[in-house]
Amino acid sequence: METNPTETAARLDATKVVHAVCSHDCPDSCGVLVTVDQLTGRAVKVQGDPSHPVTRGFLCGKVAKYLERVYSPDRLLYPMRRKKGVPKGPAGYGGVRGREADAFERISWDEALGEIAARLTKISAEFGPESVLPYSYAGTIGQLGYGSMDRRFFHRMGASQLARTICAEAGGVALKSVYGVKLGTVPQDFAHAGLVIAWGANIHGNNVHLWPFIEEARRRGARLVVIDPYKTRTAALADEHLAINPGTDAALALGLMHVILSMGLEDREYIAACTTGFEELKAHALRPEYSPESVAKATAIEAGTIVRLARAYAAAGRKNSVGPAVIRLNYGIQRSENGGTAARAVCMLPLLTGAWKYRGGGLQLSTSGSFKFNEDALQMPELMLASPLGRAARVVNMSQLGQALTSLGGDIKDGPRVKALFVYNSNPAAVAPNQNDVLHGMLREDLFTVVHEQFFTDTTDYADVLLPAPTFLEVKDVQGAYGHLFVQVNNRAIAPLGEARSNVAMFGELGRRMGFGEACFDDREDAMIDQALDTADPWLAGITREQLERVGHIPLQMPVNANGEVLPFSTAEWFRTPSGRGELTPVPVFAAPTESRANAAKGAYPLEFLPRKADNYMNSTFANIPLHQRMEARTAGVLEMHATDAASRKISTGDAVEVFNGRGSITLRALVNAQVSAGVVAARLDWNKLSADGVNVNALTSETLTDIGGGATFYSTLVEVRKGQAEIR
Ligand SMILES: Nc1nc2c(c(=O)[nH]1)N[C@H]1C(S)=C(S)[C@@H](COP(=O)(O)OP(=O)(O)OC[C@H]3O[C@@H](n4cnc5c(=O)[nH]c(N)nc54)[C@H](O)[C@@H]3O)O[C@H]1N2
Ligand SMILES: Nc1nc2c(c(=O)[nH]1)N[C@H]1C(S)=C(S)[C@@H](COP(=O)(O)OP(=O)(O)OC[C@H]3O[C@@H](n4cnc5c(=O)[nH]c(N)nc54)[C@H](O)[C@@H]3O)O[C@H]1N2
Ligand code: SF4
Ligand SMILES: [Mo]
Repeated sequence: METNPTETAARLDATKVVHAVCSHDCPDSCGVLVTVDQLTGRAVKVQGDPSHPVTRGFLCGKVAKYLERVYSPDRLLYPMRRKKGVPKGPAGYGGVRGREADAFERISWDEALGEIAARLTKISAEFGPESVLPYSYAGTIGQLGYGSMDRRFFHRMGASQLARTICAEAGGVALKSVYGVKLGTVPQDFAHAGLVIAWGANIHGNNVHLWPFIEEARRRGARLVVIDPYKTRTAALADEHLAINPGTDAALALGLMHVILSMGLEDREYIAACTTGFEELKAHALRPEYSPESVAKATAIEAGTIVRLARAYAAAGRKNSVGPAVIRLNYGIQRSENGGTAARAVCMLPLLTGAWKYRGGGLQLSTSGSFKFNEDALQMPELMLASPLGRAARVVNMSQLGQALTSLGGDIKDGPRVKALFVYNSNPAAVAPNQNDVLHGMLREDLFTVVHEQFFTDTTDYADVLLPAPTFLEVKDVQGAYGHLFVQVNNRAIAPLGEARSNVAMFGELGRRMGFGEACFDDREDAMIDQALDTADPWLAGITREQLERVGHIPLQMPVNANGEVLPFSTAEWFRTPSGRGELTPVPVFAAPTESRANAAKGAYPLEFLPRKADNYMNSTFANIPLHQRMEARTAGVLEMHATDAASRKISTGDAVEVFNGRGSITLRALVNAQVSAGVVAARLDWNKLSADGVNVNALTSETLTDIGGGATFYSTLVEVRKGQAEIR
């Protein structure tokens, strides 16, 4: 068919392109260009911003087809209330996907807010405001959506505070204990590295915008070494994969130090200028338990390999090398009982070799500390003093939600039993550890549960009242990043679908309904972006909303050296520790997790379990989208295991298997392959209601906390596997 040129031009004119930011919990925080048809108001295309130096014009497989999610027929579009007499849990609608709405009746926002305000007021009066527990994490990492009006609301009420530990607390506290700030190597500078170590980091799956820089370095001769107990797609693409025993990274880091220090390969000048505690660390690392032979036993990495890696690591950056050494450490390493110590030990390595001095050297765990938005202005913790409590409320650890919901106040110290749960930005029924206790708690009929969501998730199955939330295309926000150094504005591309309301608007209105008189509950997005940017921090100085609206992304104004390079920790000025230097004490001491094979002899569960993230989902997000399910089909409902463990249990690929421990049991289908070593089994996170027995991998994980920071220990989980009785679908 011929096209009419005038018509085409008119259609082009009818579209506009809006700068948005992907708000998913990902280090890359991509600049996204959304093409909107102005006649229909619909988004017709999303693409990576080509002018963003890290996004570089492409999006990951999850978000490249984002409109499938935004316009999914399964979106939750209206406020709803559980029908009278319908029990909580998937049983309420028969557990059939797509029928969730049957358990609820549609109500107006007015009714929903009225009911929530009345119930929270009553519960607060009867049991004390701390009986109300907010539960949120990183559904959006926009500054406003993640933590602003919601905090004002709960602070003013006197609700329990939530310690948001489920993801990054152990590693974050560890990084800060050594450097004083969450900051690291500039991602674009990875292109200049000569040796890249991906340590507990599935870069290709979870942080794909770092990949092109690593490829650039490799074209110049750099090597990529991956340290991961699972053969991720990053490991498959690497020059070398070291399949370390889970939870033994502190031993490996100390083993590398042992080699470096015993051979005198450290950078003494840098150590003298920029660190404190060196002699103590040296004496510790040189102990016989950190010799390559001892470390080989703990980690399952050969002594010769440890020596070779240590020498290559120390030599990188020196004369005649391809380039410096950089470690992409990720949070995989710290989801383990001693994960805080492990992260600290790894973080110390570049302080010994001075890798920070070179462009492309150093370490990156997170860059989030570079963005000092004015969080106090957004969250107003002082409102707790105006609450009926008149003091700071107790803190409940989100990684122990099961305990918080099932205990009678016992383990949640100093305060009442949880009587109301307000969930937003999170899907705890699927992502929180020790799931059987979590679900048991959420089933309580005396627990009033509100869920603000985009979809009918596993958590909405337990809600009394449901509120519709927008996607990032439908709200305005301002965002930093934890994997790059650009501030961005997320402009609203399309009107909220259905009756969705942003976190800011919803909590602001609810605050008014609760009778909170403070003017701050009337603030909305633009005013709050201004508040976020109103900071004395020199790196953000002068950056305004108007400027961001015009250009989309602006680099932080970081100090540069004589060559115009940003080299964090290359000199002592960069450290923000109490000593003003890189702190090498207290020395990290390796101990195997109690839930690990090293200690398994005492128990009935001999296998180490990796309850992994999916490459094409974002934790539990996207798990319900057919397109994404197709991309993840290979591991759907699958337990990956090594031939040795399969043979000794008479299990073959395709067999139904029961994976169990003292906390729970799940049914999966065996896939015997080489992704894991003998003694380790792996399965990925999925929605409970898409799993064979209505629970997922977190039925097996524990509420044990990390050694530092009180984080979750998903990757310290022992299980046993046996051939299942029944065939699964
Ligand atoms: N595609 C995709 N991208 C994501 C996410 C997702 O779910 N999917 N999640 C996002 C989130 S929430 C986060 S926090 C970030 C960060 O995510 P990462 O920290 O990179 O996340 P994980 O995949 O948990 O862990 C990385 C790797 O650590 C490995 N690992 C497990 N135990 C150990 C151990 O004891 N030692 C070592 N050396 N490695 C170990 C795992 O096998 C895994 O391959 O990624 C974000 N990006
Ligand atoms: N077994 C196992 N468990 C894990 C992990 C693992 O690797 N293995 N990883 C852990 C880690 S690192 C993390 S960070 C946590 C993540 O846990 P969560 O932060 O709960 O992450 P998601 O599963 O992505 O769920 C986020 C939810 O927020 C909703 N949402 C998105 N935007 C908005 C919004 O603007 N408003 C509202 N109200 N809702 C919104 C989404 O629809 C989605 O359902 O999971 C942890 N759990
Ligand atoms: S999930 Fe990460 S990689 Fe994908 S578009 Fe969002 S920020 Fe970029
Ligand atoms: Mo996370």
